[in-house]
Amino acid sequence: MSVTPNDEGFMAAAIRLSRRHLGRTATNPSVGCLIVRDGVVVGQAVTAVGGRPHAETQALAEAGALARGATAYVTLEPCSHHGKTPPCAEALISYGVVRVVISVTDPDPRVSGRGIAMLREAGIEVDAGVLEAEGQRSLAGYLTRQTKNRPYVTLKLAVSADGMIGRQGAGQVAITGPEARAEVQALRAEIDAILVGIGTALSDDPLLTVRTPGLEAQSPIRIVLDPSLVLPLTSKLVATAREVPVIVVASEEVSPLAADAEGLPPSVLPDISPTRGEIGQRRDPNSQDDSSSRLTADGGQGASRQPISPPGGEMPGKAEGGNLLAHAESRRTALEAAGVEILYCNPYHPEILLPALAARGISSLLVEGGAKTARLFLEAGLVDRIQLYQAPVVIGEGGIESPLEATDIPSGFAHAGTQMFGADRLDEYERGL
Ligand code: AOF
Ligand code: ZN
Repeated sequence: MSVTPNDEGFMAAAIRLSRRHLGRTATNPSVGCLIVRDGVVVGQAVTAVGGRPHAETQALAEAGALARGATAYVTLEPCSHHGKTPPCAEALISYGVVRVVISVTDPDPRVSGRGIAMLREAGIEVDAGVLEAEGQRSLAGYLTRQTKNRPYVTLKLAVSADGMIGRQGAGQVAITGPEARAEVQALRAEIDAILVGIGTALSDDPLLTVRTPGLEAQSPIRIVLDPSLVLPLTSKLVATAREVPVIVVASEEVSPLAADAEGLPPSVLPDISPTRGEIGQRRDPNSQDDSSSRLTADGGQGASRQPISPPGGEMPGKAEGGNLLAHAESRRTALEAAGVEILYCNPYHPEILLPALAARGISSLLVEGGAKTARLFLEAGLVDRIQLYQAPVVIGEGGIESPLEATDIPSGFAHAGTQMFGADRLDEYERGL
């Protein structure tokens, strides 16, 4: 039997169903499965939160005896391995399904074609590759982690009419309206982790959680690129680290293993005095932000107003390097005591960092700020999808220029669609998986 428009309709429904648990099935993909008998859905399921049971066994259980003679629509090739659960291919066979329609074949080396082979050997008719592009999009995180050993990376930018993403020293500046913000919250709920640079963490003091009622439990892991461990204990991120995990990515040069190092290269000290550990707070005095949110690395709020650079712009020698290490060690202890995980890994090389995140089970990553961090990932060629919000707001004087506008999307990205959210326009660009 060849693939019919009806097949595509049922597969589209299975893909929609699979999206329900995106970001909530850990390292397992969120798969959708429909059992259809005489054109009627008699069982349907999505991979359970946490990754198990798999979709097929739940859908089959719902269909029960009605599965005999039915067709199964599955967004990913049914598994053939005895993992934490028995093979779904075996379950489909024993329930008496006569046809299996699949969108995407499974790159997991334990499965990879064997699921299809098992079904065919049992006399089941199999059609694969149905709505494959949509299926791949719904499984993008899983497929990227399996085949590229890194998470699928989405870069989100909100750009004003004059091409800015914020205002220097002004903390968080509203660029998009409430409809677009709700959409970003929905995106956060679907991804495994969200990443910002230390500049954004200090100037905006963001929470990076999902606040949409009903979705609060789906906040992603929050990651901060913080080479010298200056994220304040009073930041919202650290204060909530026990409720929603925070990973701070620090340079290996300040790791405990570097204790024997012969001093440190200047590059790890972009903005702090290693001896005092304070961060510069050049905030606009007219900023609407509450001044109590001024953050300093020692955990005090606005406690210190000392200059930020070593006097005369000197870089640390051996002695200062030692102080820096001692300081980094005390920061590590304090952050860990607050529930933050420290990952020592080069924060400026996404090609090193991303596999380290994949090894922790992170399959999808949202890069949310700021301009430097966005550039870092774009220049490394490690962005898979760009979400560009363009808002009618004008920032004007003191604006921080966007690293990207609609007119200079890097080559290799295809325009995937446009949607309006209130007065804001979202353009999506994607690269092939
Ligand atoms: C399916 N249906 O709903 C999902 C599948 O650790 P385990 O034993 O749960 O196996 C994980 C693998 O199972 C995963 O890498 C992928 O190949 C497959 N996921 N398979 O038949 C499902 N989530
Ligand atoms: Zn399975």
